[in-house]
Amino acid sequence: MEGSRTPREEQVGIVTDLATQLGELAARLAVAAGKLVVEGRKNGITSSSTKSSDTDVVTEFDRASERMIVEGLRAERPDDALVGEEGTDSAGASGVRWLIDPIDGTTNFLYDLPGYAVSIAALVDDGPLVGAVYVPSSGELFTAIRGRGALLDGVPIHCGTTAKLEHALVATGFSYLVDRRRDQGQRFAELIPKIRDIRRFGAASTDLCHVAAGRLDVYYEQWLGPWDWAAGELIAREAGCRTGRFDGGPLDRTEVLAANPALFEQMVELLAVTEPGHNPGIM
Ligand code: 2AM
Ligand code: CA
Repeated sequence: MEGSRTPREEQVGIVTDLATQLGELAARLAVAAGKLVVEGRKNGITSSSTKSSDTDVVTEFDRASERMIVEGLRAERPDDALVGEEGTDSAGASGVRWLIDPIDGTTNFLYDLPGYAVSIAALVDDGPLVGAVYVPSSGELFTAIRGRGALLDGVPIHCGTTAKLEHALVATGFSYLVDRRRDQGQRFAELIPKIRDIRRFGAASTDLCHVAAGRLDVYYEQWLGPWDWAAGELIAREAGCRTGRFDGGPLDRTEVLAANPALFEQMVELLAVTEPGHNPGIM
């Protein structure tokens, strides 16, 4: 491994470090699974069911994609822990844990809209180490390795520089559950007069990659699963974004704010005053 490399091995790339190996594997499997679901969808969707609500759908292709990724990981990394949105949950002894969203943006996939993605991240004890997000509709592959920057199709990407909230293009998303959507809609209504405009593309991982590439200034969303944001958040951070919870604190499982550094604190303040139930007092 890292310490045992000779200069010659380094030069010809015989030995690569763990992060490079995991990054390459994540990228390869994300692209393969993305191609699988695109091919499969050409013949239509014949089997789908619902999960948390009537509009939270899982198709046969979500399952097939997860199966392909899990088989690929088990073949090359048999001692790693695996967690996938569609039910994979296996422990491992290596200290590496994978988070897999086999189709992020399933509603887009269902309606044959662009922007859904395959999202794969590998975490070590102290957080995300590598992330890969493949977006079949554009053929774009976003990748990041902790401490080494973020890439789009192998080329470095950087977050934008918009400094004023009123100039910020902001993406968000809404939960599948009605009560949560009501709260999210309330906040959204208060937010839109204060920003340039809003986008709702329908896939957390893709939104985060857009912020990473400077195509969006801000992304925020609540009630996510860790597989929705694990890869995209690392990609955004490695592209220079700040990320965190809505209150600016370290990320937990369900909510993500990502913004360029100039906008992050401004967004934290805006999210606090647009919190449903927030009472600014009577002037
Ligand atoms: P999905 O397509 O994999 O279900 C849309 O707003 C984004 O939020 C998508 O990334 C979607 O992921 C995710 N999402 C919405 N509700 C979710 C939930 N209850 N659990 C996990 N992810 C959710
Ligand atoms: Ca999914």
